[in-house]
Amino acid sequence: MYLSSPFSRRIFVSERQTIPQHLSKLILTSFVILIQVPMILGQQVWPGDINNNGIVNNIDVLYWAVAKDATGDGRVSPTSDWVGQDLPATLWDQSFPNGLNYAFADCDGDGDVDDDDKTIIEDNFGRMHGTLVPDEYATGDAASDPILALSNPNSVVPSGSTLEAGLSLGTATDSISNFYGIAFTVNYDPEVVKNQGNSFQLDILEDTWMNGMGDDKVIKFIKNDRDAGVAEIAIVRKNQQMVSGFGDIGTFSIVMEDIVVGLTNINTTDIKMIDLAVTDTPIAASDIQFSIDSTTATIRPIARSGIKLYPNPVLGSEVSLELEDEAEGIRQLHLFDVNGRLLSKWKFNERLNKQNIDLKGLPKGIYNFKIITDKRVYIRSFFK
Ligand SMILES: [Ca+2]
Ligand SMILES: [Ca+2]
Ligand SMILES: [Ca+2]
Repeated sequence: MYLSSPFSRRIFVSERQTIPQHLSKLILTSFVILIQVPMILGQQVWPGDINNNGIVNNIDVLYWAVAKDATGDGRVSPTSDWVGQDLPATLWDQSFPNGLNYAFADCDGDGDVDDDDKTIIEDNFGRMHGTLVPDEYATGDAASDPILALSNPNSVVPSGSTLEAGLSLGTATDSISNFYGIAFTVNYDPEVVKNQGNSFQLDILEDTWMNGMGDDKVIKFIKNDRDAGVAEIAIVRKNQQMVSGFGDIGTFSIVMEDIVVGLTNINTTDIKMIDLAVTDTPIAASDIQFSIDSTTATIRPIARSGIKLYPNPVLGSEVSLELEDEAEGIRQLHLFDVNGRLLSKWKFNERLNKQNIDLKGLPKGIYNFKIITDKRVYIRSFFK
């Protein structure tokens, strides 16, 4: 009642009017100054975190490429180790459009921006400092923006084989203008891709719209975390010349595990394409889905034994899986139908050597269990 009285309403209105516009502007300005001053005074270079957002990743490679070949004062007693270091007393002549000085791109602190500084991004990749300000990505829409497309000519890939997936950017109808660099992440199932050094590679095609001849080439940066199934990639130009065009840029070669069945997919996320002014162009993501055919698999002989599945045929609703080695534990189970479609997954925190699985409601038929233990992967077929 009090609040709704005409009196209180009048007070409210007059209070709002008593703050003059110039005063509120002044308050706002001082607030901005208060935030910015300590940031500038306290700024330190962390080797590899070129955009100074608190993490070293593939986005820093974009900034490196923009600042490539710039020179200025080196740091005092510089190190590439992961410690914060004072900027040189005299800042460099150039700054990124967001105001960050080019001295941040000199990861090793020797007074120039060259390939050695890119190596430090790789060495310190994933390291963090201070409060993380997440990198920003302009999310594209496949209906209206150019696409970063993965393509796979074979929808069925034999286990143990190498998947060749094409990578292209833009199309004739949605072409790319003013390309300088692109960073993106490729995600895949780590249990499907072989966990070895060369199992995930990207080859950049020669002589394409993006990759010219001689000094006019793009360079790639790839950091692949095989355990997580995440590859962070950057493809950048480094001669301060932008290019325009569309179409193929490279090929991924991805080696499949020897023993896998079912559907899997590979997709791109966190895409950032920039021009020389570090301005984003929204780019749409894509994914490829393919099935892995077990019929051509090279099954390691030892995996034929080592695990029992019983009863087979499954008569009731329960099936037991038991490893012969008591020290081996079951981590995950994946159930596939006869066409390789994934029906169900189980994950076990406790790594036991035996699991009883309830298959109530599963129709009669032929099925495959993929059994992932802490030592290997088994495939077992059964009837129900
Ligand atoms: Ca960064
Ligand atoms: Ca340097
Ligand atoms: Ca140098």
